[in-house]
Amino acid sequence: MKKLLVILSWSLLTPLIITSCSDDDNSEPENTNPGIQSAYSVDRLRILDLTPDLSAYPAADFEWTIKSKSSQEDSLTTMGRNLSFISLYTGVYQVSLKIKDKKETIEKQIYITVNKETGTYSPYIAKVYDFLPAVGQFTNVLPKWEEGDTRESMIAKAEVITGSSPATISLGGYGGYVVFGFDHSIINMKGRDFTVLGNASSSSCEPGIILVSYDKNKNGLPDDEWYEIAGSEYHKNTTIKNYEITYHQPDPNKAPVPGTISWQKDIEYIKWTDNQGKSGYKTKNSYHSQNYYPQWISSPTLSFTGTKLADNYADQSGNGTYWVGTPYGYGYADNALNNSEASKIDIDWAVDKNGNPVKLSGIDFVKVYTGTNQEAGWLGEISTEVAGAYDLYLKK
Ligand SMILES: [Ca+2]
Ligand SMILES: [Ca+2]
Ligand SMILES: [Ca+2]
Repeated sequence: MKKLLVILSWSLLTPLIITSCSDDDNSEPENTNPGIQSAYSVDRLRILDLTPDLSAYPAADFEWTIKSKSSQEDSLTTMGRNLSFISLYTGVYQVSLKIKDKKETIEKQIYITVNKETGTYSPYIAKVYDFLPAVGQFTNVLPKWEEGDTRESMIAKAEVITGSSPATISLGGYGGYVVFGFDHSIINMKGRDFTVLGNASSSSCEPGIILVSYDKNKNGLPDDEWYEIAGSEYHKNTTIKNYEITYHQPDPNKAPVPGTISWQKDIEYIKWTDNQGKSGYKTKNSYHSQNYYPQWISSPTLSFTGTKLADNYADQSGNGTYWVGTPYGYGYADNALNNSEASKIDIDWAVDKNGNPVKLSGIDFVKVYTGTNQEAGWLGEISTEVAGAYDLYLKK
């Protein structure tokens, strides 16, 4: 069975990089330089973006064709101006760019050598770039805030989710987030590509929204466009897009004193307001007496925006004693058993901010945030946990 070796994608929105020599207006059309080289080399599982200068062909069609040199068979053909190339395997790939307009068809051959990487890639998270939990019963605990900790030191503490033996961090209530990345690009092959680990069970699902991006500007930082993974709830009318919530730091005169909370008596604690005209309180419960507002944030309010899913917890006892959080279908973090198919993510589910599907050849960064704003009685607020992630192709 022939495997699909290489993934292509393109974007009409990518600004063209003008690197070609200025074209001589009198030159023969077939000599016009589209600003791409005839050969490139890239490491395995690194994205190579080719953005030819096609300004001389404003009305032309472009057809990228990729052939595995060893087999000479097309593995994928796309239309578009730019090419994003990544391969899981080493070897030399022949790529053809056909530029067709009314007058002519020009074909340019490009050879891409895919080299073995230096060292060994890890399938697991390599770095945490950002971490800001919303208010929650595990905020300031997972990871632990200590006097003197700053935004930077708390991000460093969240690095417990890296590597092959990750620990758990809590993102707190709605909107709390973590941003992490890998030491290579996760390739988007046919089917599901990576998984985010949590601590869900079949009756304790605290779904987190997942976003992906790739290092388009090649600066090594997650400052590129984010694409939301459109999970099973994305198109439902119970899902609110562009939701915004603001948490208000608790008034110390009203906040319960640590150690004084009585059993099963929840206390209105941290006020929240949202852009849907609603407001309420995050409660403090008897199990966790620390401050629930991130202690390293001095601002009196903390706001988060994103997609909000409908509440998924319900009391099945009728008397408030048995709260069950049922899973959503697919495409979320902390929403299915680790290692289950339902916890795996297909990069093809990514959409842009307008909800249009995007074709990404691979990703470098992942963002996860808590996707619901619910208090589940004595269980307290629903908060996504993240306990690692890995590339499904590299994990043996
Ligand atoms: Ca895929
Ligand atoms: Ca970047
Ligand atoms: Ca959880």
